[in-house]
Amino acid sequence: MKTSFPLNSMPAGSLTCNVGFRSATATANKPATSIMDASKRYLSVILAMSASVLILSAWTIAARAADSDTQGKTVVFVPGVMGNAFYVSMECGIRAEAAKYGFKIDIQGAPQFDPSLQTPIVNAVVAAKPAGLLIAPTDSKAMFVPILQAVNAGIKVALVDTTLADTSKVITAIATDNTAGGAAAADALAKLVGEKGEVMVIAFQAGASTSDQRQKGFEDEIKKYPNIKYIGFQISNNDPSKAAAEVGSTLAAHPDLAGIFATNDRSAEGAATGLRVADKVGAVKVVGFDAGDTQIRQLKDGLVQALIAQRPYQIGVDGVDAIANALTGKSVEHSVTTDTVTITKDNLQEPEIQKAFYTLKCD
Ligand code: T6T
Repeated sequence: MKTSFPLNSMPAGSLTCNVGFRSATATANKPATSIMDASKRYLSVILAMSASVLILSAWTIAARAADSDTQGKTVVFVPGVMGNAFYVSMECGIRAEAAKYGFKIDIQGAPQFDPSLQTPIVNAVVAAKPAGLLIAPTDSKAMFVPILQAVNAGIKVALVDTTLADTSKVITAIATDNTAGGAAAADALAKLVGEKGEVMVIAFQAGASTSDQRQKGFEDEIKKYPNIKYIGFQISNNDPSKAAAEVGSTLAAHPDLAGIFATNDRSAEGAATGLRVADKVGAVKVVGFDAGDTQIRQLKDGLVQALIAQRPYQIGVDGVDAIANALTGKSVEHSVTTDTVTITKDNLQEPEIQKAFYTLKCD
């Protein structure tokens, strides 16, 4: 329905209205169109404002709903082993991110990196039925069944650091690209030994995905150096004194040993001790995974010559985000990998590099 008024019958500058997309507004000196434009602008402002109010309230309702899906909920973190700078750094990331969702964080772990010790801990967690579980499985096969029970109990399970041979049941697996990390160690060691001589691996645990992948990544990459002879690997079972003994016995059989890759901090500590005992510090080059206080000190003291540092804090953050997303019906990436940083005496003082140092105490 359209309504219009004869313009000349109205007193100057007194009348304004908007009816039927046609402005009947006229002032002595203002064309009708400008009034129309003004009212159009006014209408669009009103519309925009009400739309933003609507969006805002819809968002608030959604945020409150999401909030209620995480607020006060418990997420348990089961590291591979307690009191370890790598997992404590991860715990720092977990706690910082959990605060954003109002999660309660509980840490449960064993004193050794051992599936027979980790299994009863997982069983106890299942009985407590938390909303989420972040776990570093200490064996890619043996920990499948205990973790499956957590999944079947309705717990959102995210694997952090180590993984399972079958990850189809968990919401995500977040870890360092350990194969690439092993290759980075091979390139660093090859450079340190002048791309020639005999090299070996001290692997911290057969069956732990991280150790297996780092060893494989190293073995494939070292093949690219024709003058380097790979003499094989030893397993230290995460025990530095065992690693030290393995270096000693290898040196007895291979006095010209040029280099060692240790697949984690414990194996590197042991390798350094073995070289000290054999008086071969510096003569045999060591590349170790991880960057806790002991590793940094050994690098400064020349006991080891390069470190491959991971990003445990970020892995912790990503783990919590994945559980929060799963609890609030958002999509979760099934596999996430983080990179590594190679630390040497030359770049040790750089601030960016120092950010990769692990910690034993959260801020
Ligand atoms: O190297 C890390 C971790 O990635 C590995 O799975 C187990 O050992 C560490 O925690 C270092 O002790």
